[in-house]
Amino acid sequence: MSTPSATFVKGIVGPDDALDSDIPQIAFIGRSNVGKSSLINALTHKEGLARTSAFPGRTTEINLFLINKKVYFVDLPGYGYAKASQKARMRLEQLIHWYLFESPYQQRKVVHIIDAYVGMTKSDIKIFSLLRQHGKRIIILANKIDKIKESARAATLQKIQDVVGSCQIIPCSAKKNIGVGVLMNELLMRS
Ligand SMILES: Nc1nc2c(ncn2[C@@H]2O[C@H](COP(=O)(O)OP(=O)(O)OP(=O)(O)O)[C@@H](O)[C@H]2O)c(=O)[nH]1
Ligand SMILES: [Mg+2]
Repeated sequence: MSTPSATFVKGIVGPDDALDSDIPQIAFIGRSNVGKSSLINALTHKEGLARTSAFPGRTTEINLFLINKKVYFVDLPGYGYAKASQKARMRLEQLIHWYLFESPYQQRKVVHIIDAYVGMTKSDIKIFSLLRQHGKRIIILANKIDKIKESARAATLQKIQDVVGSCQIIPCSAKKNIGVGVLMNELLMRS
């Protein structure tokens, strides 16, 4: 696939005109440090477009990226970072909840990113259930698959599938560029 155009629009922490437009929104949600921002960089072939960090809690606003001038990638802060202060954690979780479940904004798709190496945690299951209850169109992205040896990948994915039922799972490595093209096709071509 040709390199998509991708620009950072703005970081928001509440209602914003940018989201009132007709441009469809695709949200990226997941635990802190799972690789949401790395994935956006891999999808757009732009190292450094979304800021990443080895330390959890890097993304603290809702960051909007305009892709091919026709769709927003919405990079959300991570949830479940145990070492953050309770106040900081609550603030981020409220922001995520507001955007996904309380605001007037609709998402064309929600990419729920799971750390394949860790599997689905309690906080992942909680968010996944809420996404389902709210009727979101979910794609489960099992990231960091490079950390699992090939012979163990099928069993790892099956464990996630057991939790998410019929929901589509895409195995991926933002770091090693595995599954990234598959996801991009899914997001831009078939939606
Ligand atoms: N091995 C491996 N590491 C990855 C992969 N994707 C991301 N990482 C690493 O995971 C760490 C976190 O990446 P980020 O993209 O900043 O994660 P995030 O989910 O945006 O984190 P927050 O913004 O803090 O919620 C970085 O050190 C990345 O290099 C992957 O596919 N494989
Ligand atoms: Mg991030």
